[in-house]
Amino acid sequence: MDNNELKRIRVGSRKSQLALIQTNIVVDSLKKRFKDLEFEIVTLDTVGDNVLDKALSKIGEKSLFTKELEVALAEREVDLVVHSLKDMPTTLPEGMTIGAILEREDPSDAVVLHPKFSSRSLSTLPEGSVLGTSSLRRIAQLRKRYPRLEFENVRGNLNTRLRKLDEGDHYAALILATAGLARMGWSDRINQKLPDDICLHAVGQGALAIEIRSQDAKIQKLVDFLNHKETLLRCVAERAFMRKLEGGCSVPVAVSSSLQNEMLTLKGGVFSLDGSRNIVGTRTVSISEKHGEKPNNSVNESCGVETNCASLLELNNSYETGVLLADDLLVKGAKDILSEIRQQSLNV
Ligand code: DPM
Repeated sequence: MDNNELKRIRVGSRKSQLALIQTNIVVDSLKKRFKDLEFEIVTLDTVGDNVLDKALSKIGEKSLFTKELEVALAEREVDLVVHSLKDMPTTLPEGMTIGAILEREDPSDAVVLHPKFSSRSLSTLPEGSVLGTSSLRRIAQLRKRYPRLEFENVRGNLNTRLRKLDEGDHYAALILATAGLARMGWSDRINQKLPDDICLHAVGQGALAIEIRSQDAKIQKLVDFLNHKETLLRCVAERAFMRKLEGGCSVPVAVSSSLQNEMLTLKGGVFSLDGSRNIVGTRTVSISEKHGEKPNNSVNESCGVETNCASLLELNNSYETGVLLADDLLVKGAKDILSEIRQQSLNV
């Protein structure tokens, strides 16, 4: 590597406004910390950006928002990529690692109402009102509680969606991630934040992640300071839960988590698409105590996360929390719901 290459770091990003805001958050911290390095943002389109006429769950690929960026990483066209963690599959492609997970924003989902309904809420919208979301996770959880409402796919980036809401007469409200709205500077559009007992959030929601080449010690060292330990351990547990259930963005698997006084609590659920069945459970595990013999941790054991900011014991315990909860739900019948959903998505 010549000197120039050492000084100039290329950062991959999707092109949407939200993706660029997120990438700039990371690049600004890197610039502040490494004043003698130069950073260049390289933008790419992904399948998820290009195919806008289908629900996410029907495109049928797992790495919708990440694949093209990972190819650029593998081919050394970029040195690191900034993603929303929730868009990253729980098994990364060969040779890729999550080098850092940043401090999480509010991971909740939020309701954004059409201006003409701004004094209402989900429970007081007129009968038959249409909620725009293409998340099966959101639909499956909300359908049961709000049987008077209809759900319809809405795709496109956040700007497009808000325009479809405000300028049209079709959608009464959108359900969006609080974190994405906040990063766009649109927190004042949030009419209602959905608590856990109404809507559990997606795995990794609200957290940004940096993907790097596994063997790239130099970049690993560069991004290590960005890690936020609490977020990281919670997200490892959430991702382990998802992976054990083999859920992707096409399956209604949802979570919430907390880490307090070394106790990690993970709540998770699997929901049938029509909202008629849900299997929910909770596990609390001490992250600092040894719980029997564990296999050696590897990159895969942490769902692609490699870091110095938490010990192997802590990472193992977090991972184990997710696996234990997934096993609880499988015993309670989550398997039937999951295989039914896979069958349904094959048929559409
Ligand atoms: C994934 C889902 C959605 C995104 C599915 C889900 C929402 C799709 C939709 C996996 N990725 O949440 O159940 O609403 O039609 C996405 C958003 C963010 C990252 C936007 C959002 C911003 C928040 C964050 C899309 N990915 O969910 O409103 O960084 O966590």
